[in-house]
Amino acid sequence: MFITLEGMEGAGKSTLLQGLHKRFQAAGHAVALTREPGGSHIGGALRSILLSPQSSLANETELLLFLADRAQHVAEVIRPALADGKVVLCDRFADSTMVYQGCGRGFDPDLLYTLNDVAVAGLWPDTTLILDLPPEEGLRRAVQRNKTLCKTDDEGRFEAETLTFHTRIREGFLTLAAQHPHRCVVLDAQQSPQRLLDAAWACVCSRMAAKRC
Ligand code: T5A
Repeated sequence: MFITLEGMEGAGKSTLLQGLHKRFQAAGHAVALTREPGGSHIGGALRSILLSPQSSLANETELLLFLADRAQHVAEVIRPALADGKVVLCDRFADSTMVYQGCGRGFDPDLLYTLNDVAVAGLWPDTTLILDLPPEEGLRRAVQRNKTLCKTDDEGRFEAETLTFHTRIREGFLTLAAQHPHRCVVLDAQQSPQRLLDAAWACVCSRMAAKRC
């Protein structure tokens, strides 16, 4: 089963992913935990370029680097893990491109879908959990977390975008969820980490049960 987590900066994706990982392991599943950008061998270098505030990237360059990162990630990590029977938990995937490069940068959604489909080579998630919260709160959490981990200098390029940009991102994810109701589930990311984990776990368990039927 291929599960992706999406949402704006600071929504709590990484925190939730760790919790889901433990629950899947406790339930006896082999799990591959991964993320974008940066999930493959060459992905670390691409991640540094994409997230560094020092990178001055043309929008086209940014788009193509995210897609290159994804193509390699699918081929090298995700597809082999699924072939081994693992549950794949991925922090961001193709929907981030639809929303950030689409609603954020203004690329045409049909073009993005076509390019994404090349990058994923037909492999789309079974379930996507979209963590929703007001952009002010997400940014507050992300900026605080970056300060604590001293990440501001090397990974703060998107956090530095305007509130208007992040408001478009939130709306973009909600629109995408409405367009793909069979794949996407929106979760309230303002609830406590424990309650969010319980809600996400209930959701993936029911999806897995439905898939087995
Ligand atoms: N991007 C990515 C694109 O533009 N196009 C693409 O195709 C792709 C794949 C990636 C950036 O790249 C862009 C989008 C992004 O801007 P990233 O460094 O991977 O950037 O960062 P994000 O994915 O945005 O994730 P963050 O690490 O910023 O946030 P998370 O993972 O959502 O949040 P998390 O878990 O680190 O939590 C943040 C803080 O909040 C607390 C945590 O303890 C932490 O301090 N927290 C909570 N607080 C209260 N209640 C809760 N429920 C909480 N959950 C966590």
